[in-house]
Parts: sequence; structure tokens; C-alpha cells
Amino acid sequence: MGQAPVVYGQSERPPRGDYSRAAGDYTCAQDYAAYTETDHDTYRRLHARQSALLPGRACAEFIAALPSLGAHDRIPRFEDINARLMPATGWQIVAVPGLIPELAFFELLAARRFPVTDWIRTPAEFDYIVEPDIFHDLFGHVPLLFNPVLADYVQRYGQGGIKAHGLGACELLARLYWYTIEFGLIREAGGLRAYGAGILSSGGELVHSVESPLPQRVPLTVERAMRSRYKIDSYQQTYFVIDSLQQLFDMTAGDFAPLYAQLRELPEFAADGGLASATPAAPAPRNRA
Ligand code: HBI
Ligand code: FE
Repeated sequence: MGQAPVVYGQSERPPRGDYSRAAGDYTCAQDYAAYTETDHDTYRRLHARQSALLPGRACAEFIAALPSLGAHDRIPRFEDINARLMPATGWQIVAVPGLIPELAFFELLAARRFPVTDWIRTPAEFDYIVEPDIFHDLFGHVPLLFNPVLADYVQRYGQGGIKAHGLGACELLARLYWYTIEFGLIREAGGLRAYGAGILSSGGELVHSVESPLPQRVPLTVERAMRSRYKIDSYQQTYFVIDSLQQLFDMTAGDFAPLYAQLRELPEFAADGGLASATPAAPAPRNRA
């Protein structure tokens, strides 16, 4: 049975989920009977709040794909979503007890299996939760897995992650994940829109990221994203902007090994003996008020 993963960085607290029920690849069965009426109501309320905020703030591809999650008055059954997702892009979602080790995470993505935490936050955590829960993963990540370009990008990210793990460069690649899949912005004719799951699943950051004058918003380059450390417990100070999902796919097609070699000289890595020993940043609290 899978062991509880080491959760890095600030969140030294034990992981939330029950990892004793996970298989060796950290996947488990979605324990649908375990959901209470409060859980279903929390999902319904979160979905309603976020859906009301999407117009003018979420990218068109996300808005078009969101109905593919199906009914939102109760927590969806993963097999019901998979019945639509597999034919669309060959992806499936698999239940996990929570955050899992990086290599296991990358291997699932490379196999077009997206790990979705199967528990939901308590009502008291409605606006803020430390670890990604089912709402962050389902609402934030899964709709864009129905988009063929983003679906291919996420699989290639997983393949790149396996390679980065071998090179001790997970921290650098994690920054690219952070500033695209989690907190990426896209420029549309009507203005800036969010495509990052961490933004799309957050009540406060969805408005902040596209409307606040405070953050920097810069064109995405792989090098600049990999040079940019990120904050895991507050809104981003910098958002990276793409012009299209195709542009994101095309600009990340290259071999990152030379870039890893160049960036491993950064002060935060050189100081404590090199990139491999860098403590990977804690996978984010994805939802802030
Ligand atoms: N595990 N279940 C889960 N979900 C994530 O988003 C996740 C993870 N483990 C590691 C991780 N993300 C990040 O470190 C990635 O950058 C690899
Ligand atoms: Fe996420």
C-alpha cells in the first residue's frame, strides 16, 4: 500500500488523506459512500460561487468545457466524468488520497491519468484550504483536460517531469507548472483571462489575477518562469501571460536539460549544495479567499 508522501516546505503537517487505502501508484477508489450531505452541499456551493465569477475572467476554453463535469448539485462520480473525458482526449481522472510524491505524480500524468483528491474541505475551509481538495482538482484542473491542446501539454509535462526527476530539476520544472497549469493567464480579444486551476478554483484570486492593478503580468517564457520562485500562501505577485494554448504547447516543446544546467547556478540552489538538494516547494494551498 502506498506510504504517505513527504509534504515539503512550510506544510510540515501530516497529509490530510488516508494513504493506507492507496495502491502502489498512490491511486485509490473514490469512496462515494463516504461523502456526507454536508460534503455534497459544500461542493454545490463552491461550484455555484465560482461559476458566477467566470464570465469575463475565465478563458473561453474553460467556460466551454465546464459543463463536461456534469451535474454540480452533488459531488460527481469519477467514472461518470471519465465516460466523457476518455473519448474526448484519452485522459481519465483517478482518485488519490491527497498530495502524492512528485515522481508518482509525473508518472500518472505521463499516462494521461490525472490524480484527483477525493475528499472535500469542511465548510469552515470554504474560502481557504491548505492542500488541494476535490473541488480544486475537479473544478480547477479537469475541464481543460477536455481541451486537446492543454491535454497534450499536461501529458508532456508529466513526461518532462520524469526526466527532470532524474536530473534533480523538479523544483525548476515545478515553477513552470505553477505559472501555467496552476496560475496561468491568457490574453483574449476581450482582455486577460485565467486558465490556471489555482486561479479558477479560488474565489478571491480569480478576480484579483485579472482585475487588480497590483500584480505584475509578463509574457511567459520558460526561462523567466523557471527563474521565478513562487509564494504558496498568498496571491501571486507575478502572473505569466500566453497568447494561446497552442503557443504554450509550442514554446515548451524543447529539451530543458540545457536550461536546467544554466539555472542550477541560481543563488537559491548554489547555496545549499545544488539543485538536487533544493527542498521542493510545498504543493500549493490552491484556494485562498
Ligand atoms: N500530488 N495529488 C497531487 N496533486 C498535485 O497537484 C501535486 C501532487 N504532488 C506534487 C505536485 N503536485 C507538485 O510538486 C508538482 O509540481 C509536481
Ligand atoms: Fe492543482
